[in-house]
Amino acid sequence: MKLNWIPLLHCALCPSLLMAQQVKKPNVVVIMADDLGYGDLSCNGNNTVSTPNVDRLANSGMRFTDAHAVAATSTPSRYSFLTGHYSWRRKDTGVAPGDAGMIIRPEQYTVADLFEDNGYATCAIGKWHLGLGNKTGEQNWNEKISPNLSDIGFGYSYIMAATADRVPCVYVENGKVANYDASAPIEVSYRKPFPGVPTGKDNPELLYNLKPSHGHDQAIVNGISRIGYMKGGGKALWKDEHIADSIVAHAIEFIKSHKDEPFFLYCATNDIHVPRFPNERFRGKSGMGYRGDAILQFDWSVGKLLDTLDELGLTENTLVVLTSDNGPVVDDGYKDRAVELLGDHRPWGPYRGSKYSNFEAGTRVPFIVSWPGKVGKGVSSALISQIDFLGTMAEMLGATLNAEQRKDSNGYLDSWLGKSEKGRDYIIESAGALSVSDGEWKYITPNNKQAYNAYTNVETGNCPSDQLYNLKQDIAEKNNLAGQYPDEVQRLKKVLQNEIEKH
Ligand code: NG6
Ligand code: CA
Repeated sequence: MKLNWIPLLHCALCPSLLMAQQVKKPNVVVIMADDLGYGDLSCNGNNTVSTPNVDRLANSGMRFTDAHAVAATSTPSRYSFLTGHYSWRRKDTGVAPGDAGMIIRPEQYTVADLFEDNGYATCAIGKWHLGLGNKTGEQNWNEKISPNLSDIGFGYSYIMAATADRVPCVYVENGKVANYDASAPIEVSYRKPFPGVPTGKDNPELLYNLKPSHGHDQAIVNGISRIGYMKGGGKALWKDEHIADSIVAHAIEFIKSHKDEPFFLYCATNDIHVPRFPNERFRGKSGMGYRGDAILQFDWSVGKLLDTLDELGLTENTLVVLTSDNGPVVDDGYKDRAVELLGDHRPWGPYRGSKYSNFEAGTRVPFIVSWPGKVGKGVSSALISQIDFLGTMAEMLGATLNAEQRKDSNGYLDSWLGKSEKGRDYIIESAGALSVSDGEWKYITPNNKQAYNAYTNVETGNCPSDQLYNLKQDIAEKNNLAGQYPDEVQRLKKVLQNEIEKH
């Protein structure tokens, strides 16, 4: 029998009742946006695009101003979020191709395992980008793929294997291609094209929906060329303009069918990653082109999930975490006019850099926690890292993690619930390099990688010498103070070194 109750952990007014009281286990919904910038939400202070549903969530809970993803791209960021382990401890957590083998192996503990072990119904819906099957390139997409998400704690899954810009362009439900079309067997290759199958490079005339600005010139699906080659798929192939609807419909279905038991929903939207090709309901509505329209579509998705919780009477006892896997990028490889139509909108907010960057905008992401029964309301500047999702959920559940499971992930329930303004002592972020910040001082390790990417117009923050910024006085990271404050550099280097050596 599933236990639906957990001890009440915090009872400031009645400490004597601490052990006696119990609360119904909250449902936990994670809304993981893709490439959504801190400045892309109106609740974070922009007046260029309106996100009323996200703002509604923010108004019902805590909105954080100093919360960070572990990495400035998706695969390493999500790996860390779901496992509580720093992705930079492993060499194989870079941006994964769509035919990557499963990066989180069945023996590794995940937050889904935590919830499953504690009596929750669990599911992952939407963008995955952490591999499937045993070995890269060896999946048979026409059969059930194993291992899959059910081996790492997700009772139900309906996912895109990687990203919308990577083949295979099909949904995978519990390890099997959804809506499988036996008349069009699927083949995938990241090495060579399939003879006779058009590509974006050779057949640009077939790109009736979106053309690439850089890369993305291989398989063509739905009039959009992608990364990787693919054959077949037939009626299982997705239509980009329906992806948000499909993700939302499956998430709602999951919520409805588990409304009477505690559930954990990891809902990873495709928005606002490229190719941005939102539903026609949203096209032209932001005045900023498809990037802005995809933000509106994301906001709509959030609204549908919140409405469902409301309708089912679940809002009060559902903890919702809304965040993004990394910072924003404007041109990420398609001619969607995002640069041209950006106007005064600043996706990165007041921060320097963007997705892919060691500067703040790479990993300082939107972060909202709502649980009307328990979370305070307001704004918090506590230093938060997504690495602590596992530890914090374990703390909430009163579950004990072993030393390996909690190596990097700690419980910060009071901070996440807005009861304490004190967050972490420091955070570690990874992009081209590793950075460490205590919220005031930030140190970026030196490296020889490129400082600027002209395709994406990204300042990467890579630099051959030490960088030290004072974020309290210089939020835009303009003044490198490493030469002036060698003691701070040494202090932060030591913090980082200790973390790296931790085993
Ligand atoms: C890059 C892609 C970019 C995006 C990114 C991963 C090219 C030219 N660019 O390599 O479009 O897919 O990988 O983004 O191919 S992430 O948010 O999933 O990490
Ligand atoms: Ca991303």
